[in-house]
Amino acid sequence: MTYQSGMNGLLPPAELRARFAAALSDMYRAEVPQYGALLALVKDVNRETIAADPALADALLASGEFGRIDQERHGAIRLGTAAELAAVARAFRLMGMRPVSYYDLATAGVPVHSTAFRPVEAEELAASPFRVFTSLLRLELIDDAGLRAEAAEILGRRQIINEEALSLLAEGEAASGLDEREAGRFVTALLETFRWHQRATITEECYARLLASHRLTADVVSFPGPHINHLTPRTLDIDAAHARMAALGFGPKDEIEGPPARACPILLRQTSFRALSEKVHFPGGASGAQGSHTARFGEIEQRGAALTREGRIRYDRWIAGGGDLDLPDDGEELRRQRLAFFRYQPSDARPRERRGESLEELIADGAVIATPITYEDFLPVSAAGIFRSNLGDEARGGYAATGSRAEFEQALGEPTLDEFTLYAGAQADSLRALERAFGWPEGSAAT
Ligand code: OOG
Ligand code: NI
Repeated sequence: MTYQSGMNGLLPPAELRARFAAALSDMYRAEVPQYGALLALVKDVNRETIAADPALADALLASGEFGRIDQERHGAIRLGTAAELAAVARAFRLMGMRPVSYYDLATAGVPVHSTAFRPVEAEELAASPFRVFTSLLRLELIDDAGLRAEAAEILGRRQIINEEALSLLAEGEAASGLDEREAGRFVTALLETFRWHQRATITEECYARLLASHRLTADVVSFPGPHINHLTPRTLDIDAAHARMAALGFGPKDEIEGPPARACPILLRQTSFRALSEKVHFPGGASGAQGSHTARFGEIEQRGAALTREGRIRYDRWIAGGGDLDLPDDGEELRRQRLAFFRYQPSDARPRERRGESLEELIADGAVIATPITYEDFLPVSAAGIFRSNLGDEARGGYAATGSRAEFEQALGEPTLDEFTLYAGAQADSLRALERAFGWPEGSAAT
């Protein structure tokens, strides 16, 4: 990727983000060889899909996404305390990533609530679409008061961001960015937060008690930091990639999470392979104890159109078991019925000469192209399915407690952004640009 450092010599946030994402990917590939194999598989499938479907290549070019697919990843981490969430939010913010949406996983039996840190502007997403699904453990959902206090005490002792990263973070915040040299040091130092640690910080006996409470609690509390637990490449054909994963012995979960296969993809479809069993050393006694832990896994995703609130209501009704999926499998219908968000762009070389025609006429004429806006977020039901399959398919019901957005945002130190507002804003921005191009009065192209 090429970039212009500003006049002040500071790296743009997108460049810092791209470097961090690349460094994280290299580290995870070294830690989990299956991840490297999965990247190669997805790259092959994407190349073949584009070769077989020139219209898809055109659509990706039109939406500005062609160049981002190969470097596109999302990762996930699980944090233990409010202070950890606030600190991680600061580090992501320096890289131009903001917390979008609140996800309540408690009702699905996972004692966390989450957000996704990601870039929010179209140019930022195009430059480096890296995002991190970030969960915060809800200690209050541990029944046993003794264990709850013990876990809080263990978490209170750890420092997940090292001194070097913290001091560069403070410098970056004060100066609104880092220069080339500082950025290199920051990326290297911050990477340590996400590294896998073979050495647990607690005894095997304590680990066993945490595990009995919930696998996820053991995963968060037992280690010095929030190891990255997966890094997901984006495929253009998840059915093909899933079949190939199975054929190559990755052992993917049986079902693909999210909407069914469609001619016009919507939202997000995902599948994962089960967590690896890894050796762990527990301290205590003369030489400690050896054990194993399963947490890290692999996942792939395919992204489709972002739905409007009405579209999403229909999807949510379907995923909750309410009959057929009442969404037309046709881009133009989704647009006309305002079920998905679109980006409008002039294709006409001399737009101003088309002044007298309406937006719909110009679309019908091909002078304006409407492309679905890609869904950049996550789906709580799918996320719960991914969590469950990688926590060993533990069969359990939901917690009685429901989400607690206010507490999450207090820990975060800011409100989470509303995804619908962001997509509506992207659509509105494209319409404003269209009005300028065609010389229409401001606001006349509102849909
Ligand atoms: C996160 C699981 C959710 C997704 O893509 O929906 C997720 C986790 O296991 O920590 O990554
Ligand atoms: Ni994921």
